[in-house]
Amino acid sequence: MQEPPHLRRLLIIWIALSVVATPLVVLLLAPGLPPGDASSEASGQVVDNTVLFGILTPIAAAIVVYFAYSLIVFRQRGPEPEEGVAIRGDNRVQLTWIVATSAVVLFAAVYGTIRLLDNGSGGGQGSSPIAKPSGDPLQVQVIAQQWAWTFRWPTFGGVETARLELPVNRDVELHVTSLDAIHSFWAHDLGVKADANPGVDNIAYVRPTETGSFDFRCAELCGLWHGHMFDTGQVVSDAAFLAWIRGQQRVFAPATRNLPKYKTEYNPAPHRRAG
Ligand SMILES: [Cu+2]
Repeated sequence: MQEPPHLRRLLIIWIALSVVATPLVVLLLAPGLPPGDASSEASGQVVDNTVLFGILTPIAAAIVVYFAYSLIVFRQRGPEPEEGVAIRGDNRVQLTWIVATSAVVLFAAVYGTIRLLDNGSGGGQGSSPIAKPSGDPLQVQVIAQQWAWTFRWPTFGGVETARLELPVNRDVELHVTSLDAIHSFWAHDLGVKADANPGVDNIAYVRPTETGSFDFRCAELCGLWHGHMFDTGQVVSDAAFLAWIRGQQRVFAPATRNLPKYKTEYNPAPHRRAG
């Protein structure tokens, strides 16, 4: 009995499914996924995820089509068949596989590198970041400790605040550090995530593009009340931000006088205890 043209059938079903599914995923599903568009880093992550979804949808479709086709067409009917002939060394299959996988991986590597170099994409880059936005960003030190966040503002007299407010449409340079255990600063709405390690100045960039509130939390299990390390910050207009930070400078002036001098990292308690 003549075998039907399985490969051609598979190709036709796969192409048809990909042509329908890929635009649906890229245009409808991917743009609505987190983290949204509250900062240029968050929007950038949505764009990157959309690009990856565009590549992944035909690959996923190929797996689903082949799986379904095998279940239906190659199902065992009747008595147990003999073992099939081993297929090795088919040049066309090998070449297709190598070219297709190399193209996808190389594209992802080049695209990812270009996107990362733009602004760090919201990730912590350590003390000497290579991916910086241009211009003069606003510096904010994010200080983690068990179990609270505080924020220090070197360009506003080194005041330390319990709340986080950021001006809209301005690049912000976050200096994330810790006074004790290992924490992680995760402002998911803004697409920012950076480890907060004692003795480390971990720099991450963010540019909020919408006014409104955003949530942030600790993303590294840091002890008993780890779950308590969450709060809500605000993105406000430039004028509102200046009014707020100047108010904080006045309110916290007595405390600021007694704070250690602003540094990019502090000598945490375990370090001191260890001598
Ligand atoms: Cu923590």
